[in-house]
Amino acid sequence: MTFELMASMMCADYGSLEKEVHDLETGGIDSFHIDIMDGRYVPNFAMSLNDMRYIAGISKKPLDVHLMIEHPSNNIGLFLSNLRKGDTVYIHPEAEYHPSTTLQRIIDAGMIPGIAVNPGTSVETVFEMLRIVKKVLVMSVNPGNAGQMYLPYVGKKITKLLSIKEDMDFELYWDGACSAGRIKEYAPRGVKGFVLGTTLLFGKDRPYKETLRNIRELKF
Ligand code: S6P
Ligand code: MG
Repeated sequence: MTFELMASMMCADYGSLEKEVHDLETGGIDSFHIDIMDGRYVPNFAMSLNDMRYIAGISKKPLDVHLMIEHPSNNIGLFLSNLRKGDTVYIHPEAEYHPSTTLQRIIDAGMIPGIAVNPGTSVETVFEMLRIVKKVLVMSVNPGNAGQMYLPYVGKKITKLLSIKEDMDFELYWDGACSAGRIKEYAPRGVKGFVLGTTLLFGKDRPYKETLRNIRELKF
């Protein structure tokens, strides 16, 4: 079974970021998930433009940029001009007056457009945008922090999104409290990729390579 694994870089060790990127790459990570926060849309500051630019400069792996910022249209150009074709940019539709205009800017810049869907946001609210985006990042925790508890009520929404993803031509990705058990349950059902943070990958006494190999060898 093929599925993608993304490393949540806000959970990495910033004292040795270059080594972290290298170890994740040689361990077989598919892409780097970059959580950009502004302290307004979410009550936290995690990564910012320079962190993203640094990782883009030392790795050829795709970036998966999750913008948790108010009105991304105000400064999305800064991010787009530092990304490469094929990188993904997710916006939160609630953070924008005209999210479809912002998504079009992402498309025009040659990046893959995505929306991030908060636990409290319904499919109905974002339905029309599903026609524009290629990726939907389902948040199974509230946005803002790593290391939170999984919110089980998102399961019903994931089922709903899985049932329409082919017709509407998008892929589904998981962000928040991702465990091996969740991958075992949701990869066979069609979730295409999983963001790995403190639940499974970071802060453990185990090399990334070993953790990633164990995930790839899961029996379904
Ligand atoms: C949360 C952020 C996520 C987390 C990731 C952490 O606002 O979007 O990408 O960094 O989910 O994973 P974990 O396993 O610590 O919850
Ligand atoms: Mg994220």
